[in-house]
Amino acid sequence: MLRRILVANRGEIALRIIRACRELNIETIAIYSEADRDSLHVKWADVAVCVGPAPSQKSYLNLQNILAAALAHGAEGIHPGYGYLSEQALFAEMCEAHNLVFIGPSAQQIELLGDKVIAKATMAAAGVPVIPGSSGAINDEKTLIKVAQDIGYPVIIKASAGGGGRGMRLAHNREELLHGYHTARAEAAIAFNSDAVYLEKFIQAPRHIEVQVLADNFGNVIHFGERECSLQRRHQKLIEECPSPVVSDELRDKMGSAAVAGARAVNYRNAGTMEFLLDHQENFYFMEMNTRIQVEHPVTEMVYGIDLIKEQIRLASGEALGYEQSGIVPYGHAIECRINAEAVRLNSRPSPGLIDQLFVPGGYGIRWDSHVYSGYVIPPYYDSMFGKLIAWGTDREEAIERLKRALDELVIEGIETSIPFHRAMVRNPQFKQGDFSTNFIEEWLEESKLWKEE
Ligand code: MV4
Repeated sequence: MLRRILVANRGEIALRIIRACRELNIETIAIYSEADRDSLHVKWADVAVCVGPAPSQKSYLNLQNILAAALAHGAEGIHPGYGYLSEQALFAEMCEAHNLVFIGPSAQQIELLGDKVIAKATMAAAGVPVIPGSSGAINDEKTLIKVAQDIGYPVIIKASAGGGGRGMRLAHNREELLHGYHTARAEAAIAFNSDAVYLEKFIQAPRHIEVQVLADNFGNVIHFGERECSLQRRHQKLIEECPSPVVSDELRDKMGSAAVAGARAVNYRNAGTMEFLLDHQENFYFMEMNTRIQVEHPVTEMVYGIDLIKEQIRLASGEALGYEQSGIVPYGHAIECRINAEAVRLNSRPSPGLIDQLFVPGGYGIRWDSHVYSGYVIPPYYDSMFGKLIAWGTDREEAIERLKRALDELVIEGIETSIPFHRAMVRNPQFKQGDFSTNFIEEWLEESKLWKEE
């Protein structure tokens, strides 16, 4: 087992990783920026190293300084968390070159799956259903128009180096297609250093469902069912749950088997997530594979009774998976609310600053993953998410009632937060029925009048 791990992240996920390490009796090295001196992850780690000034580029994304901190303080492994360096193949490669265990897949796998065109072709070859579209990147208008005609409008243009909703263009006809094609390429060239784009049939009002997988270094792969992630706004998830209210046991088996087959096809190792779109006919299609632990991993942990971060560390240490697929059994239902420092009434404008009062809910089935405390100042430089409230219940109804109760107990004063949005959502009839697609939040915010009070 790894004896000393550098945690290359900040905020709640840095604490989450430190907590897992403490339970495994692994020593931790925290890194922090000048803006994060008073953060809990700095206090909790055995050693803390300042790696640069406030802007992420100079601190949490500073490969050289982070690597130097790991080597200087005797780290054996590095946990990248999510965001930051978690999906940078170059960083994983640098770790490998210095005999540091990168807690995640190999640099090669990160690179392959980061190229959406290659990832899609690889998954299709492995028998994983993919969205109808171009067979690779599109390099000329003639092919573009031909593929669009073959699959039928509306179509969507995506950047091969994009992902997570960045660099997409919707087209309903030939004119929009040509325009979108050129603007998407120009934009992708600047944003991702690659102008490769591909074309897909646009799936109307789909659900976003992802499957958690774990793989050891010996070719064993298992899945932990799905998470429902359709409740997003501007590609930021706000509420996630496990299981999805619309996935039957039969569909779970099918999607899980597809995810496992896809992971096997790339010799995947460690934790990963296969993102799928689900249409109204229960067809599911592979979209991309995330090669990191995800923000919403706790809902899977609560339902499957497994600590995914500990598993990541065990697997990276070279241990074999300790169970077979038949031993992975879900129980109950979990829902997570991402609590952001933002003013919903001002179109979700960031609201950093001093938290001068904090009361955290508790009780049976409630989990709070956060790094904040009364008197903590949320710095303006980073992501606005500062806490995750997770409720577990024996079924979805109980999870919702418990979440409602916990949201009512949660008090945060001094800054504006997304809590009013969540309190309204858990009372929404459509949410309660589980009847929503990726369009739901945008439609609902329009009519809810949660914002526009100005
Ligand atoms: C799509 C789609 C419809 N059809 N692809 C957005 C995130 C990125 N991973 C891909 N995305 C989408 N791809 C086809 N062929 C709709 C979306 C999409 C979406 C997906 C998941 C969750 C929220 C979304 C919001 C808008 C669009």
